[in-house]
Amino acid sequence: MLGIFYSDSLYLDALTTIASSFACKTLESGQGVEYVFGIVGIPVIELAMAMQKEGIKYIGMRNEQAASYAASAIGYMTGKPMIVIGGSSEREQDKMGAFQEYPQVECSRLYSKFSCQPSSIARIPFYVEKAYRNSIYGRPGPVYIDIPGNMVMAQVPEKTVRYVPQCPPPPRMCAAGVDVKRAIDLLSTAKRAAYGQCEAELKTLVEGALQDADVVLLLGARLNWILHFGAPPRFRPDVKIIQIDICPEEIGNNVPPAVGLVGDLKSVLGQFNEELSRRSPKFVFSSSSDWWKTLNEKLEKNRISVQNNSEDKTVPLNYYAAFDEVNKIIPRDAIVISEGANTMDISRTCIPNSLPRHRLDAGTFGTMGVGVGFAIAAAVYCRDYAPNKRVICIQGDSAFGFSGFEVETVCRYRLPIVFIIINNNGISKSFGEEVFNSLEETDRLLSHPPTVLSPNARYEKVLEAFGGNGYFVNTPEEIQKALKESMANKKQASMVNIMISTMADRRQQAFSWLDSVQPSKM
Ligand SMILES: Cc1ncc(C[n+]2csc(CCOP(=O)(O)OP(=O)(O)O)c2C)c(N)n1
Ligand SMILES: [Mg+2]
Repeated sequence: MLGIFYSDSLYLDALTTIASSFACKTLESGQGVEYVFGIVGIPVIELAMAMQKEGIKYIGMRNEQAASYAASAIGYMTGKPMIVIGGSSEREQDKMGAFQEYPQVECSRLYSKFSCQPSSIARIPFYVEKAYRNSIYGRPGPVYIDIPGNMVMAQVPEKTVRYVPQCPPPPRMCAAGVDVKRAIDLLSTAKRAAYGQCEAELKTLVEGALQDADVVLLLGARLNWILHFGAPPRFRPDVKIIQIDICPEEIGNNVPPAVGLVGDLKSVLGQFNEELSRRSPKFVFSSSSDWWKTLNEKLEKNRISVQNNSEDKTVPLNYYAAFDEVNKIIPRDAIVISEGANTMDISRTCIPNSLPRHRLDAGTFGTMGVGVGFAIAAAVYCRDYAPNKRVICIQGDSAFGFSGFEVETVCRYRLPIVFIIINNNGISKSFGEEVFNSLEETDRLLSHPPTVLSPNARYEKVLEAFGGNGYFVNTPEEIQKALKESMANKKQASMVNIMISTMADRRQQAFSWLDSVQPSKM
């Protein structure tokens, strides 16, 4: 039965029905899904083929984990939902120990906004639309649709399939007018204003400002660990927070806001601008204020300290010096992906990016392994929407290992990603080859330092195995040459594996990572 398609005939199977309710042949019958990242096996190979037949672009990944990282990234860039489709055992064999019997729907519920198993093939379009809508309405999040084995095999008369019209974009939510006025009143009184946004790169920009700010405008950012829960000493104890979020439950999390506004950021900021334009005299935050002066001084101090590190070109290089070389080459409009511990943290501040949605990294969860999947999604996006834009994927040597084999996917689809491995022989702190060799006579399972990976590992050879270009480099000159050649190659991926010092570290921070906040003192 598998491999036979009935889409032009009077009968439909579940896989064809899913594909057509995902696609956008007509607004009446499909949700407009553009990309599917997946991995297939018997009996769902036909699902990928049915998707392609419907005009949906299919990217065959090497495992589901990386596929879902890629799907989440392309959703982030295109504003589309993330729908996960999985298979489960035949309903008829339920509780008998069927092949892959597991409560998929139940266990996905914890990790998704909506999780379902369609009640019949005919109703699949209903579930697909509902999943799509749940994913993008309110705070966006992933959804799960489960297809049991018996449905994959069965067919139903086409005329019984009930298609559902395409889900419209979410209705825009506005905040209450009275709260907009209160927020603008408060902003006008601020002597030391700061704002935090959901995009991580802007966070670093305002980091210095947050500590002494009397009023903070929080645009969709959460007061979670990244923002030290909004608590002292990172924030003033009397800080007044104007919080805007699309999710009502987020308002007041950890710090009661002076003004809480629920709504879509675009709409609420539109309301802010309207209210501001009505006021006279015009509200201007003076750039000659003492506050600006203090901030500029802090910025300058920071800049000099980074510059000193960057200019120290002793080989093996430190992180800052390596990134300084990278900065000389990568275009300002590149999409930068980064993951690792020091590699990610330092690249966030040293590799600037000025355009929104041009930096993808391990984010709030700090999940290692997202990098190659994110890079694949970004490269696919550039291929279709910004052909001249380049994707640069900066990874620690440990981070690369998590989904490293996805470089086969990269090469197979000829995605010209430039990978940069910041190789310090391990996880954050490591040792050189001497230490590795000195363990020769010992039981490595007992003696091998847990953070240390193989010294001088030739990760670039993994890419070369599939047709990409690899470079193993140590010096600034070698980095320059390798990066120039990599950027010039627009047909295939490259990897520049930069050996840095195993002793290299992050600069001293005023507030260290996960500075512990005592809930009882908040
Ligand atoms: C899925 C997952 N597993 C483990 C970790 C723990 N972890 C945090 S950073 C990191 C790797 C850091 O090493 P590397 O990528 O080489 O960057 P470096 O700090 O050495 O520059 C690991 C394993 C994690 N964050 N996520
Ligand atoms: Mg490392």
